[in-house]
Amino acid sequence: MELYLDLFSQPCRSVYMFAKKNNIPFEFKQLSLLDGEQYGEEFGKISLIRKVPALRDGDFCLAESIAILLYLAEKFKTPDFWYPDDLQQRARINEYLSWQHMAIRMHGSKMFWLRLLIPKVLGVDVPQDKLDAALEDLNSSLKLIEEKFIQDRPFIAGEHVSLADLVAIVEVMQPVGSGLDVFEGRPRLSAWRDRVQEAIGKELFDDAHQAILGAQESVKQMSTSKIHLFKPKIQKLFM
Ligand SMILES: N[C@@H](CCC(=O)N[C@@H](CS)C(=O)NCC(=O)O)C(=O)O
Repeated sequence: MELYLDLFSQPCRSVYMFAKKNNIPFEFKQLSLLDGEQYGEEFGKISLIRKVPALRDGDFCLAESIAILLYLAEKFKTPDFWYPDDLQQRARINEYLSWQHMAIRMHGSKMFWLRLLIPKVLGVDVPQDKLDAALEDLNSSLKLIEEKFIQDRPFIAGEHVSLADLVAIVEVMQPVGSGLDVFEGRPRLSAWRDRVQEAIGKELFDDAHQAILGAQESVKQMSTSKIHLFKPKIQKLFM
């Protein structure tokens, strides 16, 4: 089984940590987003969506991180706590997985683009009012993670780490990669991060997050010959 991943990407990190933590055998197929490899002919055969993560298991190809996580959980019969049979615990996880795409994922990614990638690609600093508005959106998602999804529980589904925490932590870490410390002044979020890190194992957590935490340096060194690949997308999304 092959997993196409770039650990700069949040959903790739959740899939990577899940596979590693559960000793699922896979071949790591590195796909460099900053080099535009998602647009290449070979990857088009794996996923027409042209986004990572993507999975190939024999003739079977699958895109979308949540679908991939569930496929791995079911195929490899991972421990129940990741995606419990219990109706309400599972519903709690599904609730988070359904919410996150258009909330923390969108706002955390936007922060990363505005603070790091746009200045590099377009050669301009993003106006302060845009940054402030994006920060406000991000803060409202982080508040919901604390007050609705974590509350006073150790993990999103209750007593044990689950797919919801894995999918959440990678998104919460994305703005951190752009130099924004989202944990400052948020003791509940920080304590939850520590529990998730401990449940995953610090070594694996650090391994998965090494690239994103070094992103400020990598983006500085990003090849300018590839920059044209990102301009249309950036202009469409943010300008
Ligand atoms: N909903 C998808 C999102 C995947 C996604 O947006 N991947 C990004 C990296 S985080 C990507 O590959 N982007 C490449 C591009 O848009 O060109 C999932 O959860 O897998």
